[in-house]
Amino acid sequence: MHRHSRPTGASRPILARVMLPLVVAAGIGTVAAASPRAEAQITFSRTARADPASQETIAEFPVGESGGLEPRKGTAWKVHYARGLHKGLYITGAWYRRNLEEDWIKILGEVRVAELFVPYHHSSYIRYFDLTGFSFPMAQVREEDAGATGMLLPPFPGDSYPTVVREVRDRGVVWKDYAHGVRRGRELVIWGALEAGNYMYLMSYGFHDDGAVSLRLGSTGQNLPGHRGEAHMHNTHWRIDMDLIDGRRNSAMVMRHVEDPAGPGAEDLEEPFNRGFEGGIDWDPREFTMVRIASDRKNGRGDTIAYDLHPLRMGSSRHKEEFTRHDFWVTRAHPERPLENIFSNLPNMVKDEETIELADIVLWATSSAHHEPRDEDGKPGSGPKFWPGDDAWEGSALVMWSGYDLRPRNLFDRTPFYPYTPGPQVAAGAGGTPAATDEPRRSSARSSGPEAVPADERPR
Ligand SMILES: [Cu+2]
Repeated sequence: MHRHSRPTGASRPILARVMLPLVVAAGIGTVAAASPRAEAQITFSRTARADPASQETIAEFPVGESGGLEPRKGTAWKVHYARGLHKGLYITGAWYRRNLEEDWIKILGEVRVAELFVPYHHSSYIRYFDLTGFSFPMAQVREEDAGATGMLLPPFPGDSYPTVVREVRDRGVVWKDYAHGVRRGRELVIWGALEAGNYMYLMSYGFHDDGAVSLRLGSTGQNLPGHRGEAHMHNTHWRIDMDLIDGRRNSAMVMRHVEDPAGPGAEDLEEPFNRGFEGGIDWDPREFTMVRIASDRKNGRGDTIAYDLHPLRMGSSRHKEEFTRHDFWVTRAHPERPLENIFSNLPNMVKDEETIELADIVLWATSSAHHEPRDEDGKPGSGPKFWPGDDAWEGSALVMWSGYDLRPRNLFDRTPFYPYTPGPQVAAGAGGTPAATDEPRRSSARSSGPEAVPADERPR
């Protein structure tokens, strides 16, 4: 298909990123008014420069769309998303329904990329802080971005063009067995692209029908002018503020798998993250390190509702910068602090070692893609020359993804979307709190107890 996008690459010289000072909200300020009349006419510039308000999108995943005998109706996600200066596309809240007949359960608070740190490591040693060091805009998206499974979400208020694609994708088989056939899964994906000079960063947030969330950052575009062949690291530094049911009472845990090579057994340990205090830890491939955010609620079987962070990993990058010395960090949320969102400030943030148990906590995690330039990235001497010495580069590096999955643990009482044999119906007015379990339509002798997810859990 012919691309109707605006000229890129060959027909437009793409400027390399130029290092700029940190420009967060500089320039915002008040103007001294000469008279009451003048004062009335002054429009405070904060209004014009503020990021647009969050927008909402909802996706339902009805059970019936893949057949089966399931008495429940299906699941749904409600997602609030926004775009912001030094944030790109990010999530400002996400709620999940385990059953279309249930109320929303809060899962995510603010989840976003906090930094895109790209150090070059062969000759130039250039180090780009692509999110906080520049004021890069979101790219326009068009029908060809959305493809067959997608649509363009409306432009944010004040924007003249759309920047976010919404897709509902098939994600393959999620279970298959002898008794009940097969179930294919689907996911709501919203994504946009940050125009980072010669590069383009795809920011993608996936919300699976089974309650999982996938965070992805894709790097594509033109290799750095003057350093086309220099290897570098694309470090995506995520800030994940989970608000699991009651976000003021979440705890961070670490799962470690410890093998004993001398024997057939192994230990699986669940421990408080960093002994229960703010700090950073490392991913150990031999221990299958998994960070868990646990709520203070239990499901209908009495098991703690939690989310596990699963890495999608090429490796663990380490650089001279101190904030790259650990793979995972956990802090207390401090929205009142000015440097609260600066990933490179993490080593300072954790110094007071606040407790991270039964608190409003933030999980920080780095996902890295090592970019060893290859011929598939593009070709010199192919496009037009715009200045003497221009290498006439043409082409685009194929996207490299990194990221994480957040997978629920005990959010359901049983396999989602599985056509369990229907049980006896709950008599009307029988009392109890049936939504404590995700089986609202059947009677249950189980005690839901005060810790179970209440039926009236609502978005905050
Ligand atoms: Cu690259």
